[in-house]
Amino acid sequence: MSDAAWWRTGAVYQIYPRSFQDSTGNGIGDLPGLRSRLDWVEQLGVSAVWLSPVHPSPQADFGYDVADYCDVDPIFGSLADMDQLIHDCHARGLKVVLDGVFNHTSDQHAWFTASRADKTNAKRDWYIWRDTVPNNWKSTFGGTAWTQDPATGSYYLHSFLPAQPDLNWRNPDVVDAVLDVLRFWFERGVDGFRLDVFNSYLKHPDLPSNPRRWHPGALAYGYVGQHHIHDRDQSDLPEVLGRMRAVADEFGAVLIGETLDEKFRYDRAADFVGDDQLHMAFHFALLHSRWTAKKLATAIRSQLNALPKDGWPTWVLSNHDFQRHPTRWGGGDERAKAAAVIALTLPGTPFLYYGEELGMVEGRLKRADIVDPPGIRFWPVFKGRDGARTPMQWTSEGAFTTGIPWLPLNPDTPWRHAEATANPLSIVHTYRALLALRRNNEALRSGATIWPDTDHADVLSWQRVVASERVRVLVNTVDRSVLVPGEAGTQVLWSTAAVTDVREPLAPNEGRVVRV
Ligand code: TEU
Repeated sequence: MSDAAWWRTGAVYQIYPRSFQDSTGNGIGDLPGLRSRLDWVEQLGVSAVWLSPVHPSPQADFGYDVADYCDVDPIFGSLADMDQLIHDCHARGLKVVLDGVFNHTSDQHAWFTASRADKTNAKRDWYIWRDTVPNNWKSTFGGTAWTQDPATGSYYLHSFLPAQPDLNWRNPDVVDAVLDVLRFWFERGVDGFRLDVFNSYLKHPDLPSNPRRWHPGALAYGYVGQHHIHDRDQSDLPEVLGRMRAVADEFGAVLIGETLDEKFRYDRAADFVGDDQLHMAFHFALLHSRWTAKKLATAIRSQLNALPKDGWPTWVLSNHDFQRHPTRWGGGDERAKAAAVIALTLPGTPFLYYGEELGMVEGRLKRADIVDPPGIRFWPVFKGRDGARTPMQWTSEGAFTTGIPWLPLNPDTPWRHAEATANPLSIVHTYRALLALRRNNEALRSGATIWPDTDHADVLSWQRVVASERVRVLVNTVDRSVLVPGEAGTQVLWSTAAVTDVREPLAPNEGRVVRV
């Protein structure tokens, strides 16, 4: 397998650095801490780590408000720590993907400080200013997307918090500046970027109001009460992505896009992948699916069908923005393992979220623990994203920090932690085994997909096929055992229920991979 294709054959492990490992005792994870935990990541068998943002930031949106793209926030360490991390990852055969938050900056970024100062400065047009509110656009985090700035009395656009002003991607200098940021990190050895809400970069040049859309939640949360045809997904976006791709290609780096889409369909993400756009884009239909064989199959197929020929699928069960899947889907550890079988055996690249290999559940936080801005604003209707960001559970006592963690540890830490892996049925074994299987099994890595492979109402099944081998995957989505008609196979390659006889019915919530 050529190195250039690591992003197709391997899996990516998302780390939320604040919550992975603290080395200073201040209760916040950092880069030296993260580095000290690379054994765990390497032993899991992933090919890359993706770090949520670590750049200097006032942390209004926990790093998704960047004040300097080319440095590291002191709470996480230094640029030298980042160089060391890149070096250590590479020495272990791990690639490093950073989070590129380029739709907006922090209001503390030097670009914005200059831009807001007066109407005639050179950076004025780097952001989107109007003397009066020009349209009905809403912020994703609630309220209007326009805030008046006292310095000049004009309004600036922010798709997220007022502390996250949107860059003006229609200004060629902004595009050049972002391309320079990409080069800065690629030259330091970074292997790729995850691009935060890339489909919002460009807005309609005339900033027209979005058409209204009826939605029951629109009164409380205006964002869902509009068709977002003018504030994102503009038809000239592919040109901009093409320029980013050209820079990535110079360095053999990879670009993975995240779309903003409140409809939870995400098909549009597929429009922006291909040889001259992004390598991959998240398609969150699987994450947002209900746990039934029918709904899951529909979600999976919606991505496979939407992708162009030169596209490549991505599979995400959990990330830092949504409730962790064992809580969302229920069904305990057995279902968490079955979900892993789905993400790790479909054609495409799995993106794992730290702690999912332990079956970490959503943290149940009290009102007083909530720090995520939308959680504070919309509690208790929306409790925010902190529950998905609780500290990694390393030992029975946590071992994330010697101090007070910035978010409380989950109460199940005494029995759910990285040292409690002796039991062969523990979740991490399914992750390790399937990741190893992918590495060594050509059918799983690159095989064509035959889908579906059963019409059983409770079971998902597909085959992965190359000339030399055929592998069948079966996922029982229900809490009772099921006998599925069709080829039983000749050998069980992995069973989440430790079944070894191919003729055995599927155990409740079992995921099974067999050679046929
Ligand atoms: O998320 C974009 C996005 O779609 C979320 O804002 C989503 O609407 C929300 O989490 C639903 O609860 C990206 C980042 O992943 C997120 O962490 C940032 O807060 C956001 O962009 C702004 O940078």
